Amino acid sequence: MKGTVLYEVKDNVALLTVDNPPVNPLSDGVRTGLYESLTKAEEDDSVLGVVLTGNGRAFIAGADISEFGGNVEGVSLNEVFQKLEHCSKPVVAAINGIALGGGLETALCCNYRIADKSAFVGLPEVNLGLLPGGGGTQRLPRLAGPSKALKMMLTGAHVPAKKALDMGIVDGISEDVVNESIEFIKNKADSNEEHPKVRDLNSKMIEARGDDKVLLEAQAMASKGRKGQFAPGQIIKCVEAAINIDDFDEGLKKEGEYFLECLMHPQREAMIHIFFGERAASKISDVPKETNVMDIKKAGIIGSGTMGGGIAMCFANAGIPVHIIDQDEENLKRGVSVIEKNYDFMVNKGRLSPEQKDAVFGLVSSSLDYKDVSDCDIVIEAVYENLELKHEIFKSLDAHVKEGAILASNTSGLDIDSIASVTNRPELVVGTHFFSPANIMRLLEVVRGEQTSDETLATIMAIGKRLKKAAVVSLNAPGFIGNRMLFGYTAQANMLLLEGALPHQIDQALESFGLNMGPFRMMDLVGLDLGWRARKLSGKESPLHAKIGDELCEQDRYGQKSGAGYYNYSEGSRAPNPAPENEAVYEKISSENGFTRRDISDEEIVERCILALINEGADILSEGVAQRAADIDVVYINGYGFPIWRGGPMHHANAMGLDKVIEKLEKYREITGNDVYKPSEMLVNLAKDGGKLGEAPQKGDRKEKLGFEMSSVANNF
Ligand code: 3H9
Repeated sequence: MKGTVLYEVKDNVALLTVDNPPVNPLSDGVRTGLYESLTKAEEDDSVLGVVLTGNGRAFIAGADISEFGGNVEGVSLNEVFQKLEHCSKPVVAAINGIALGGGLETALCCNYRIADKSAFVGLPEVNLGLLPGGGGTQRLPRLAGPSKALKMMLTGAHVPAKKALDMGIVDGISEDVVNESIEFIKNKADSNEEHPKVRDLNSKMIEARGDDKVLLEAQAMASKGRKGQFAPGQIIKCVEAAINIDDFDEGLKKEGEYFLECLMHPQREAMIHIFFGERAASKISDVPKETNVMDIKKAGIIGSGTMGGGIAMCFANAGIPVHIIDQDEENLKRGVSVIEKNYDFMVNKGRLSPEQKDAVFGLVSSSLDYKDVSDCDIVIEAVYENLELKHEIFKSLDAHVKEGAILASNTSGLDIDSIASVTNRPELVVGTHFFSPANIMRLLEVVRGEQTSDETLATIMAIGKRLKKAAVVSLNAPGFIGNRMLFGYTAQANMLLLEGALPHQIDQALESFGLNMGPFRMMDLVGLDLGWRARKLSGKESPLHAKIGDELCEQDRYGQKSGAGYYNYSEGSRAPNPAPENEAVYEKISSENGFTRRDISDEEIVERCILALINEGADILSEGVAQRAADIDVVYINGYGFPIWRGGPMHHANAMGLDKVIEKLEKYREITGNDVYKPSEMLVNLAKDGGKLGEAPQKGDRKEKLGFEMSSVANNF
């Protein structure tokens, strides 16, 4: 059994300490331990009360997520919670640290809750496609009121101790939470007071009855922030039951039914796959766990544009001083003022206090001189994609920055080995591909060069965690992971346009599938002209899929930046409006290239674009460019707007069944004659044995596929 509960009696108080490192989830051993310890405390006449706490940095991080979907052994959580809530001795939860999901639900079954001042609480089950199924949907609204409880459950937010006190979730805050809790429960046991149970607190439920406003607001919030997800609606139904059903146990029963529906839903499996996938991605199979991690005390950024500024904010937000260098004073001033404006915006929105802004913005410094980054432990170059320019910068950095410091490039597609080759420290050179806006997007693609050392990689993965990024390692291969897949996907979207579908139809079909933004809206956002100019410079004939984009550029339709692209845009607005004038262009280019435009179903649109992603992903995996299928899913969800509730393209393929994937690929290969749909060898081999996309077979490095001249994916639109 996993985990245990330590039992000791101190001063006539039973102290129960959950011990299941590192974050004390409620695994079978913990549940059994809690049940047995509570029984022991009840049977010991010398025990006056019970204090429940956790070992280490967590109180309890929730139910054991790895148990979902399998057979649950030992005492059930419900049995533990019943025992706790009806314990014959008063119980206080001494919330020493993280109390999430089932962890907060455990505390809500206690008579009292005292939190350490650094602790935080939350019900983040929604992020796993679940709802708080241990009574959280019934008890939290009774303490915090249905509106605040719904907000907490629908966002999954972590609430710090002070705010939890204001919301009525905890009764007090302490700097010595265990000892004070022992004193506290002794006094309570001595008094004649009745020990409160959250289940009996009905006033906030009765108050909310007959008024739909709270539930309607919650529905609006869910449909805006959690489009396509199943669990939010279930959470709202649970709270509706809490409000309207007098009998608490009946409400619990409803919660149990709705929880089971979430548990059985494919979204639950997909979202838990991503929870573990993000954690697995930070582990590099051939880098030993004990590899030294360098201490990063100061960071440098080269380039004060959108990317450089966003990356600087990531460091400052993590409390790491950061110095920005630009060669142009005006650019630098503008870049730093954009950073300040971003922080001011956060202050205006109430996300940051003015003092916090001063503290965090105070960590950002800037100058024009490379000497000023000489004492940095890491310097990240974030200038535009030009290999010669990057060579110059890395030569300078190598000369100026102290020995042993990491030199990283934010390139989205240039050859890291070539960049490393101009330095005398190739083992300290690595790619750190942030996504725009870097201070918001979670993905960090870490590009491993031929000579990048284990220590450099381990340090970058640790920094990724400090910056709260989902860091994924890619080999140094063209397009890395994400942009290589995006290339195949947008090419197919363009082929569909050439064959007869219209941009808004393609976008709508893929947005209904769950993507944040359809491919044509995205291409308009990035700009069609970059690829067009690159193709013109190359002197080669454009590939079929680029021909319509090229023609639009010839008409000065570059996308949002020129107010017109695949869509039209009103001045100052990013909202796409139909562009019927483009239809003549589509007709002309289609017919010039031998296509008779036809009606194309939404189903074909979605299948062809998503299959292109899957097939390319399987190649990336078979070449060892990504370590595992889940890494590709983490990249696509956090960097490219793939819906988390589908678990990423690789999980989606596994869920469809690989034999089905192959059948569909073959079908579209026949319809289109396009080899993009020739099933990847890896898919074919796995499907033969009923296998699934999982680990990469070997560490590989194939550079010829797209060629490193593909400096940026934008060049391919
Ligand atoms: C629930 O409670 C349902 C109930 O309502 C009712 C049911 C009836 N279980 O993230 P880290 C592992 S649903 C199992 O790197 P951090 C994690 O995989 C649950 N394992 O640390 C990792 O393992 P490894 C609701 C868990 O400091 C290690 O612990 N609760 C669990 O960056 C360290 O994790 C949640 O959703 C778990 N519950 O962040 C909270 N939690 O070392 C989920 C963690 O092998 N957890 N592990 O890779 C988190 O959000 C973060 O882990 C936490 C710590 C904030 C706690």
